[in-house]
Amino acid sequence: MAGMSIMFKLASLLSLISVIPWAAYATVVHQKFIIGTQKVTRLCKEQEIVTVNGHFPGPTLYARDNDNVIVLVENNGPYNVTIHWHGVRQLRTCWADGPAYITQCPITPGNAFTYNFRITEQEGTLWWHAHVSFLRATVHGALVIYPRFGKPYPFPKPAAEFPVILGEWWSANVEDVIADAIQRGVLPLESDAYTINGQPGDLYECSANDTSRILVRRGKTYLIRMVNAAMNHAFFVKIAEHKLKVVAVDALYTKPYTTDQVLIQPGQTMDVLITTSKPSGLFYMAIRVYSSQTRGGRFINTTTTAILEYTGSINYVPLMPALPPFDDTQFAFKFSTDQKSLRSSVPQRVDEEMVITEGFGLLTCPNRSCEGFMGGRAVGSFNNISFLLPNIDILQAYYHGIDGVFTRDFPENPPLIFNYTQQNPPLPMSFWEPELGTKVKVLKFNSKVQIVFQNTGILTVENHPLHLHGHDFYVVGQGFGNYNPRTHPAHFNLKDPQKLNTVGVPTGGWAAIRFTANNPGVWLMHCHFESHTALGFEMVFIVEDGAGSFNSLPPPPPGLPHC
Ligand SMILES: *[C@@H]1O[C@H](CO)[C@@H](O)[C@H](O)[C@H]1NC(C)=O
Ligand SMILES: *[C@@H]1O[C@H](CO)[C@@H](O)[C@H](O)[C@H]1NC(C)=O
Ligand SMILES: *[C@@H]1O[C@H](CO)[C@@H](O)[C@H](O)[C@H]1NC(C)=O
Ligand SMILES: *[C@@H]1O[C@H](CO)[C@@H](O)[C@H](O)[C@H]1NC(C)=O
Ligand SMILES: *[C@@H]1O[C@H](CO)[C@@H](O)[C@H](O)[C@H]1NC(C)=O
Ligand SMILES: *[C@@H]1O[C@H](CO)[C@@H](O)[C@H](O)[C@H]1NC(C)=O
Ligand SMILES: [Cu+2]
Repeated sequence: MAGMSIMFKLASLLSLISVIPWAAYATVVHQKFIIGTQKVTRLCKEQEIVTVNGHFPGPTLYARDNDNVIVLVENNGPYNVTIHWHGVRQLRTCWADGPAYITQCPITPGNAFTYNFRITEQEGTLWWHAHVSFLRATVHGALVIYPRFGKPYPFPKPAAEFPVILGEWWSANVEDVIADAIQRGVLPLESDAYTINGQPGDLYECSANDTSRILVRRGKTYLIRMVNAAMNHAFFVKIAEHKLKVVAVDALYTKPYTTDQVLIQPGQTMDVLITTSKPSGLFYMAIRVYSSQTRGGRFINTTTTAILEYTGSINYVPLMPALPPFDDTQFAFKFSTDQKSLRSSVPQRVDEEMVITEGFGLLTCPNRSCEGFMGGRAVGSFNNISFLLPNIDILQAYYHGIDGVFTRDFPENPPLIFNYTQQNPPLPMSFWEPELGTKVKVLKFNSKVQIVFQNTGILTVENHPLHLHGHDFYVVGQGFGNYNPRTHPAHFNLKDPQKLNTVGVPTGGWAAIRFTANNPGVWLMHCHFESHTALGFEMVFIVEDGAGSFNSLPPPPPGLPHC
């Protein structure tokens, strides 16, 4: 509780500072993260988890656009740790991005590392999370970015704001869960509950007393800073009898969009306004999984709740909203294609065009000794390459010219063209086994890149939330079936498409993105279902240096961990 109140003090201190003119120049945010373990009780069971400063979810970081953020991470826990600042552009600070064995070696137990970066032209909500193994299940928190001093929001200033962090809870050690899955060649066990701000809520056993409550007064507008920190699931989110107005996604302003419910992919963040238009009462905020898998999706079919409580509404029974069915792909597609950028400058031409397929495959095991489908081992791949994590990070290898860590031959197109998403008849078994490798795609500095992410129907047909590090991108088109390079580009939105850092590629379909590769360094692109990441759904871009030191990657910061 002590750390919690420090957090609030920090927040109120920050808002106090903001009324002092000189604070416009006070642009350094210092924070200390102490990684440790903590015993907490959920679902009637005590469980030891890894936490930051003793909290689950971890502390909220508050900053303004243009601030320098310096976070000392001290690893007092039992596992290797890194922290990723999800969605932060990290312009020329690739070394602080955080994915283990991509931009740094892990911080081993007993050691520390200081992340130092600047927020550059970003406003809204982002988040931070562990980026190694399965630790982000409990090692995560919100990163709130206010506009620069004196600059208003592009909407009326809300009366107050609150974070809503969606997560997943295992009544087991998550590191054991993933180790067991990898050893057996199967997907990890499903979680036991979904959570809102760390609590499963009223509808789960032994959870009612701790249900998250959000206290509001009537006739106000509030800003909900929503983060989907869940490991393996996208969620529908709804509040009984209240409209939700989406104003930003992934810390990028969108045209205000009013809806009964939102869909939030794992990795995404969403700023949502609600107006408390009721006289009084209690209203559930409820979340349920969106599962798009046509061949028996795996998820726990439960509803997680928090309570929106109007002040003075003691003797009310909370009202429950009617949630959409778990497989409501029609809503998912409409919601994601309806969103538009508030301001945009989409690359109108492209220098580099890629098509990247993503899907599951199966490796054969000697004597069918694995426990995956047909005795094989489930793996994920991009363009038929299943990513192998190296033993030292790619960024150090690239910067110091160390050979043998990665190869530069990630294919620009899939090796085979077929009816990618076909389910009946099933795709031939000869397609199932991908190659393994640590392959990167090198991009010229400032090149305009178009990538079409194309889902496949090998083994499963499902939505994959793809996340690119170091760059935001415009989603210029989406559709079902095969992307058609002759007909689809004519329908791309090059005027006001949504800009994101994580896109949910439609189940059995494709999504086309565009961005300018203007951030030198090594950038991971991966599926933000952690169970998929762990099975090889990853690839890496290297953006070369541009002309002059301002367009080049600086040397590594002091104290960077070594392998
Ligand atoms: C919940 O709170 C009630 C009333 O304070 C108490 O009687 C009950 O034991 C609590 N339940 C749990 C599971 O802690
Ligand atoms: C999930 O639960 C809902 C309501 O509780 C029910 O209508 C639905 O059929 C269930 N779906 C599955 C796949 O079990
Ligand atoms: C596979 O099975 C055969 C016959 O049962 C056995 O001789 C062989 O040693 C096994 N190979 C492996 C790698 O387990
Ligand atoms: C895809 O399927 C359609 C009809 O089912 C067929 O006409 C077409 O040839 C197939 N394309 C490929 C590349 O296999
Ligand atoms: C992937 O590559 C393997 C090995 O080269 C090949 O056998 C398989 O057909 C390929 N699958 C796809 C979908 O490209
Ligand atoms: C932790 O990281 C170090 C340095 O990269 C590595 O040597 C060690 O094997 C890692 N430990 C585990 C359990 O992965
Ligand atoms: Cu995926």
